[in-house]
Amino acid sequence: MGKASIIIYIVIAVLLLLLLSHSPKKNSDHRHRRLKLRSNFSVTPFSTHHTHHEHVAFDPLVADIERHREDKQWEKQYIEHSHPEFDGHDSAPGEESQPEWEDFMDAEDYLNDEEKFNVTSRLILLFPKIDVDPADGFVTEHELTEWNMQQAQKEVLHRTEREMELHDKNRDGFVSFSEYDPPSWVQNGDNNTFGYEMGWWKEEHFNASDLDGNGLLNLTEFNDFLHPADTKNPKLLQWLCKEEIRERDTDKDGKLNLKEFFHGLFDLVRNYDEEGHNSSHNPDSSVDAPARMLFAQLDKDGDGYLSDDELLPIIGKIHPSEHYYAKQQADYIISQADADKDGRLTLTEMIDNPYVFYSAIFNDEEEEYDYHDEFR
Ligand SMILES: *[C@@H]1O[C@H](CO)[C@@H](O)[C@H](O)[C@H]1NC(C)=O
Ligand SMILES: *[C@@H]1O[C@H](CO)[C@@H](O)[C@H](O)[C@H]1NC(C)=O
Ligand SMILES: *[C@@H]1O[C@H](CO)[C@@H](O)[C@H](O)[C@H]1NC(C)=O
Ligand SMILES: *[C@@H]1O[C@H](CO)[C@@H](O)[C@H](O)[C@H]1NC(C)=O
Ligand SMILES: *[C@@H]1O[C@H](CO)[C@@H](O)[C@H](O)[C@H]1NC(C)=O
Ligand SMILES: *[C@@H]1O[C@H](CO)[C@@H](O)[C@H](O)[C@H]1NC(C)=O
Ligand SMILES: [Ca+2]
Ligand SMILES: [Ca+2]
Repeated sequence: MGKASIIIYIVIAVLLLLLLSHSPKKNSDHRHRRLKLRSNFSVTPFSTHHTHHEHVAFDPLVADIERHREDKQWEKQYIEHSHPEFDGHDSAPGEESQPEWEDFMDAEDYLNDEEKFNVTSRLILLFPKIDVDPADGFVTEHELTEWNMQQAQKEVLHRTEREMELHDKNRDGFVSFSEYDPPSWVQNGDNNTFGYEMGWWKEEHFNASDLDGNGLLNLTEFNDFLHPADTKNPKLLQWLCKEEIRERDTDKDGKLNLKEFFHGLFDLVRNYDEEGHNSSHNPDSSVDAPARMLFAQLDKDGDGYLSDDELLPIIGKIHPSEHYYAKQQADYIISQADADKDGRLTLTEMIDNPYVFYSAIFNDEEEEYDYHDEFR
């Protein structure tokens, strides 16, 4: 009864722990899981690489419930923001005396009532809507990415509509530059947050978003203004490149040299490409070979500097778009639910792993909710 047996016990304990922590999801007991809506909502609708990206619910019905709830939170914040005279104690006019939390409870009870919200029949219903390209009984990564994109775009547009309501003071369906006030958290925020530094609120950004140049932003243009990484508007993409340079351009010559590129941007791009994670480089060391190669590729006119035009090919990697997140999410779901490892999902595989699809709202007593970390 010496050290040896103690060590064996420890080894067994460690192995058991490892086994437990890696046990496949589908073997765990569903009955202890509760579906839970996103519990928090933040007023920052801007998607850049600096902000936390919230992923959208897989099931449009869940997305609807979350949206409804978010709208209520938003209204509340809006009232507090635009009428600061009503502090937390007095309720603003038009506001229900009962807080929205009751509705939220109801929604979660609804989701957790198997009679009302039957996850299996939801998946049976949704499957043919996802399996469309082609409809062959398999959901591929591409189909799932497209599906996620559709859900995300609906969500983004909805938030833009809400923002628009806030800014379009004369209610003509357009936002003019003078109507647009940056939210208070930008005005009061410290200057290190991206908003100020990147000139997010400046007129140039506004003008670049104004596709038809009539001085007003309609819903599409305003949506692009808020989500420049997802735009197809070339003027706006150009602006984004210019901002990117402005932010990294330490010697203020309006272009990026190799050093500025390496220390500011290259790591963003490198981390974005999974396969680029290869070189174990020391961030303080001199510019490494992959960075030199990419720089040379991008530097089309070979003058040793990157201009905004030359940054255009990688702007989508600097600012991940909704498509990027949609694909991440699709890959994650497939990796979790693809039992026969053929890279695509059958309806059976989906039904056998329902909580992969509802994990955004899934909550478990002992397991912390950390699903989002996968995507950042
Ligand atoms: C919501 O977010 C705030 C800060 O953003 C945090 O203090 C609070 O604990 C969060 N609430 C929940 C339920 O996660
Ligand atoms: C859920 O739906 C499936 C398929 O529609 C059905 O077989 C099952 O009995 C339903 N479960 C409940 C609890 O209603
Ligand atoms: C941020 O910068 C602006 C203009 O450069 C300045 O007026 C303001 O005081 C600064 N705010 C803080 C919190 O440093
Ligand atoms: C934006 O466009 C307006 C005309 O629509 C012009 O007056 C203004 O100078 C432009 N601002 C910038 C920063 O380009
Ligand atoms: C907004 O204006 C642009 C440019 O004219 C146009 O392409 C787009 O369809 C308009 N969007 C809406 C919602 O009217
Ligand atoms: C990793 O780096 C080595 C040399 O540094 C290279 O030969 C290899 O192709 C790289 N692998 C990938 C996946 O990039
Ligand atoms: Ca298919
Ligand atoms: Ca499969």
